This record gives sequence, structure tokens and C-alpha cells, in this order.
Amino acid sequence: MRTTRIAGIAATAMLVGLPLAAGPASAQANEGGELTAQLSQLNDSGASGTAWAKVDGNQVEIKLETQGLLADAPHAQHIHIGGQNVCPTNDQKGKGFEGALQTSDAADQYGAVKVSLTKEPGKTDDSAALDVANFPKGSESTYSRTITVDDEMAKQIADGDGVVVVHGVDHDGSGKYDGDTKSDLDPSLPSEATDPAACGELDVAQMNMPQGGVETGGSDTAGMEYPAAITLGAGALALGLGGVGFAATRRMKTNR
Ligand SMILES: [Cu+2]
Repeated sequence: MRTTRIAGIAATAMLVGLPLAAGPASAQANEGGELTAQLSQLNDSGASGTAWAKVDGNQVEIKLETQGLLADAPHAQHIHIGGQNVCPTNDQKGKGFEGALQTSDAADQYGAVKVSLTKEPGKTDDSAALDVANFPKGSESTYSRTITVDDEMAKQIADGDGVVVVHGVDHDGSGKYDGDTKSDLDPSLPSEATDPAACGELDVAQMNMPQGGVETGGSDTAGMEYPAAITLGAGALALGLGGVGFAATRRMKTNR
């Protein structure tokens, strides 16, 4: 029994070794420079969105579509970098109105503002983080701009460390930014104007991975495992590999 199990694990390692050696290497390099993000609501804002970015040298081309935001109000939007480079969850509480999450409450998760996604002619560095006049306004928007960043930021974004955060939440349903709670970013503003409404992690797009799969070549196993990894993502890949190990163990038992 023990021999069988060890043999099963060894077989799993062999099967796993091929796709893993090729997959992450090509993903980390992010040769295509493309990233995508699905934005989901924070603070029960009802907002959502999608983002796509392409890093080419020091140029970051970014498109961002948002829905479900407070109508007729400006919405600050940024690429944050730092912390754990992740989004908080919708139910996460903070120091704001009735426990609302304020921007700084989740700084250890998504880091600081690094790129301000303003429209022309707004500046795009962190000094423009609250450049209200140049951010998209309204419940939904389609934003597109190519922004120049420094080497470090370009690398971090390309590596998947960027987090897109859209701000502005009408907690009390009054239809505008108001209330007694002051913004943690600028005490002259109500906190509603700057509280985070939606968040999405910019992950390396998987589109160019099939080429890497072909390059490993030669093995039916790599050919089978690789498309599964692309379609289902890393989490499912881990589950799939567990299944392979189980199947291998079963098969060896049967063979005895
Ligand atoms: Cu932000």
C-alpha cells in the first residue's frame, strides 16, 4: 500500500513537472505585456467593471469600463501598487460611515496610489489622485489612455502587482457625496467621495500561453494538461493535478 502511494506521488510529480516548468516561466516574463482585471464591488456599492492593460516599455495602455457607480458624480480611479497587491473583500469593514471601508483601511492589501487614471489633460502620477475635474463622471464610463510610467512601475504592473481601484460610494443613498464623515485622503471632502467602490487585480493575461505549451512539446501529457491550465486557471490547475495523482494511484492499484 505504501509503495503504491509513493509510486502514485512520483507519477504525479512526473506528470506535473512538464507543464509547470513551461507555464509559470512564460507567465512571469509576461512577454505579451497584457493584463486583465475583473472589478467587483466594495462597500456594497453595486459597482463592477473590467480592465485591460498592455505594458510596452514605459508605456501602459489601459482601458477601464465601469458600471453601477453613483450617477452624476466624479469617480477617482487609480492603479494601486504595494501591500499584498490584492483587493479587500466586499464585506470588509473599516473606519468610515457605519463601518464603511475607507481607502486607507485597505492600504496594506492594495498599496498606495501609483497611477491616477485621469482623462486628458490630467496628470497621471499620485499627485493627481484626487484630481476630481479629470476623472470620469457618472454611473458608468469607458476609459482609455496610454500612460508613461517609470521602469519600476512598468515592471510591477507587467508582473501582475497592479490593482485597479475606483472610488466614490453613496453610503446613505442621498444621491450625492455628503455626510459628516470626512475623507481619510482629504478632510475637505466627504468620505463618500473617496471611499473605494470597486476593485480588481490586474493579472497577467493568459492569451500567449499556448505557444509555451507547444514549445515544451513531445509529450501527450503536456499537451493534455496545458489547455486545462489555460482554460481553468491556476486554482483549477491545482485541483486537476490532485485528480491526476488520484487517478495514477487508482490505476496502479488496478494493475496489481
Ligand atoms: Cu485609488
